Amino acid sequence: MRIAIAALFAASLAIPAFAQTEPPADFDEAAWQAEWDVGDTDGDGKLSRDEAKAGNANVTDEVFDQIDTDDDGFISPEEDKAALFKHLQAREATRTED
Ligand SMILES: [Ca+2]
Ligand SMILES: [Ca+2]
Repeated sequence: MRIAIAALFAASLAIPAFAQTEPPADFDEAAWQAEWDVGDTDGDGKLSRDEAKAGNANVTDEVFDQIDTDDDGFISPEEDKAALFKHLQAREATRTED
């Protein structure tokens, strides 16, 4: 349930063992920016709830609220990346527990 909007392209990323809050080694800023620009349809530099939902069918109100950590009603680039990295770390943690 913690699928972030940016997880659309996460499947292609190789995941380092300990990402912490740093971007994964193979994190592609340009690719992320391209996805972001597609989602931010009004170009105001943040994703509204409607933009986030339109950009990713996995984004429910619950998911949006999890990503919008400062509860301002918008997903900032920082919040989006934080959610993505958290998602990648969670996936890596699951893998290493095997
Ligand atoms: Ca926007
Ligand atoms: Ca926010």
